[in-house]
Amino acid sequence: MTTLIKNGRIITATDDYSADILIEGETIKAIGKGFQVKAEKEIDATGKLVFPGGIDPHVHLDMPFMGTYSSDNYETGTRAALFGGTTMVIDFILQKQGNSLQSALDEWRGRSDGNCVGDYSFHMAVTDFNEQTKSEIKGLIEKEGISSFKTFMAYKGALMIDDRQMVGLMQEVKKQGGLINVHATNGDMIDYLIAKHRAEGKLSPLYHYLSQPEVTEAEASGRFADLANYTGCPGYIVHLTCEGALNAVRNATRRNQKVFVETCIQYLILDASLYEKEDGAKWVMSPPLREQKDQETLWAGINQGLVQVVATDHCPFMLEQKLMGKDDFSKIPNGHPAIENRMELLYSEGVHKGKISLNKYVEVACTNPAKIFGMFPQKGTIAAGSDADIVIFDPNEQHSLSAKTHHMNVDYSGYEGWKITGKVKTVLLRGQIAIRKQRMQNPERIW
Ligand code: DUC
Ligand code: ZN
Ligand code: ZN
Repeated sequence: MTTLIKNGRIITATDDYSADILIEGETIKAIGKGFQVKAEKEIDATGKLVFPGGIDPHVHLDMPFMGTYSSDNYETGTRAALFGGTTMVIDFILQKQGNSLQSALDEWRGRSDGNCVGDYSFHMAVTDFNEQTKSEIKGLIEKEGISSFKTFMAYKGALMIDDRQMVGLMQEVKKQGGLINVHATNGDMIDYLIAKHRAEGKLSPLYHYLSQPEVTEAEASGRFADLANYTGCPGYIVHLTCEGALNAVRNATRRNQKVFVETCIQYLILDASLYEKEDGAKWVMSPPLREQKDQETLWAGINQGLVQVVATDHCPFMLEQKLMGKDDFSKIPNGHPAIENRMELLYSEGVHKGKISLNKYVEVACTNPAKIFGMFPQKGTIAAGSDADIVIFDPNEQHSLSAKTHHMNVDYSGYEGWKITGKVKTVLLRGQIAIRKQRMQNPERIW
């Protein structure tokens, strides 16, 4: 199958030019002008932007968590991602404390394999580091292609590991050539504050926010950077939300250390005032939303190159699931739905409002995730030889976000009624049209 995308304005992390893209099979064959070929399919991209497929390296699909499962399964989640211009996601496998990493991998594959309509991969969350798990790291990297290991410094008693385990894991991951990523908040301090608020009868969603103050994230981010520096292990902080945490990373760079930083779209554009609303549970996620000054820090951090990735931490729960915590904030399943909204919101709030450039947009939403997680240049850019994962985007179309029209399997939107500029029109996944004019055209199961 050959496809020709004509007259689009191609944007990569470094370039901005008009040309035609010739696709053969799953890959980009050539980019240029005036091709003398009769392609089987032609797409006119006049007046449109042409981006590489988005990569969201932080999603939780069909995940057992806080006594329930996230409401998007692998099919609905990857389909919604495609509608929003994200062609690849990286999901998290959670080891059960006391069990092997392999058993967790088998369990997650049982839910995911054969069910995704977009490309996907995994991070492995190590929640119990011991001699057995240590012996599994090499095989996961070499045989399973999983080289990114997640750690939780919070969720005490369920997912959290202590510093002893963290250092041991970092040393092993460094030895085997992997990367450690981290949910960096101080679990002991959060645990104390949650218990204190509950004992005082402070049970509304606002106390979710007040149980995770900025210092819990700043302290843990600095500690993580220190341990990574000591062990020499490459580190990646997921969902960084605030000024204090980014300054901890900034300090680490002063000793010539590189720590990769991801933020998520919601931390750039939503703030903690939402927790005072009656339906504040909708925005209960960890870390919580922060303040205006933190949003400014994060936008600046992107432009300073301190924040390399904008992801989602997509972890949707239906309103009924959120109601599990109607009398107690600590029982509200933590998570925010955004897998479908990330690319359009980042364009509208970032590029359209003049906060980031078009190149930066592609860099943080597509290229850097591919580079950091070992997929570049096969993914994350538009170049001859790369996978033909392509988004054709109308930069001028205005539309509204709503649970009535989104494709995520969740019955509310964190952005209900938001009017935004810029819309995903056509999405190609490895050369095949997956989405066209917001209508699914025979989404193929590709795994
Ligand atoms: N935070 C969330 O809000 N949900 C899933 C896991 C996490 O760390
Ligand atoms: Zn997390
Ligand atoms: Zn997460």
